[in-house]
Amino acid sequence: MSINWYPGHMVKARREIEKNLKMVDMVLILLDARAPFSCRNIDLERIAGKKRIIMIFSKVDLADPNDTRKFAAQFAEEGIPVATINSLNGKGSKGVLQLVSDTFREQADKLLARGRRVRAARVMVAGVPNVGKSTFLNCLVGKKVAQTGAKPGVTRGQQWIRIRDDIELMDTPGLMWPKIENDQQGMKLALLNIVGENAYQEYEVALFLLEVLKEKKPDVLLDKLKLKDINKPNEEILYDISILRGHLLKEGRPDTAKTCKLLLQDFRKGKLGRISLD
Ligand SMILES: Nc1nc2c(ncn2[C@@H]2O[C@H](COP(=O)(O)OP(=O)(O)O)[C@@H](O)[C@H]2O)c(=O)[nH]1
Ligand SMILES: [Mg+2]
Repeated sequence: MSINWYPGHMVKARREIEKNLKMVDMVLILLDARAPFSCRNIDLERIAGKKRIIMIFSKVDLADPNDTRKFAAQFAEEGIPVATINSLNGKGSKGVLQLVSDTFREQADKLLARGRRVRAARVMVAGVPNVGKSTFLNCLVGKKVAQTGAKPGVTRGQQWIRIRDDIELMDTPGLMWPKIENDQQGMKLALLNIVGENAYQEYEVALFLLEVLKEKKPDVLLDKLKLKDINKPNEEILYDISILRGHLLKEGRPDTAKTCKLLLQDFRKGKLGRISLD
């Protein structure tokens, strides 16, 4: 199965970002820590042009810590700095702010050398849908200013939120859609709830999740989901989970549709453990 996804507003959102980029010193690109490479949008990095880019691995609480270290090192090899954050409890926010001010220092020094006054660093937050942009903004601001979980809206007048004396955030995050290059990436993005739900079949994505678990975390299948035998096709494993969890239709047949929905929910909430996908 391949994922076909052509959301509307793409051109408009892109123009919006291009316009807003003119006003900032740097862009914080949020990537889901569980699959940062799959969330990456080369288009966004290209239109950011000469602006400094910092990658923020979001939802780090849901990712496998070993993979997170590995992924961050891979970005570092490309010369791209990475900070990680759990925006639900703010863990990592200090590191993020430190990285922003370190990154801006070079520019600030240049301003000083030219005898100009140093102003606060102006920062735009950007990323794909659902990656946690609004939650991240709220976390840094410390109160509810950006709407979370909402549909992408229309940008109103630009506002700057002062985080510290030396850092200002643009209140409207830049929304970009991921380019889906292959089926694997599409599946990961569906699993992470980044791709809209009408673009995929839950059944297919749940089977993909089972394949990931088999490969990376068989203990989740054996211990958490209490499966006895996982050396069988994923369709059969799914069937077994339905029965174990008591998801049955009126006629007594397994309600695999329900099982799929709940498996995806459990993964997204981190109930299956910290699992990375890239
Ligand atoms: N576990 C966890 N969930 C998060 C984190 N950041 C955001 N979320 C959740 O991810 C979902 C999407 O977040 P939102 O900020 O609306 O994403 P946006 O579309 O990029 O603005 C919401 O349900 C958030 O509660 C995080 O650091 N950890
Ligand atoms: Mg949002």
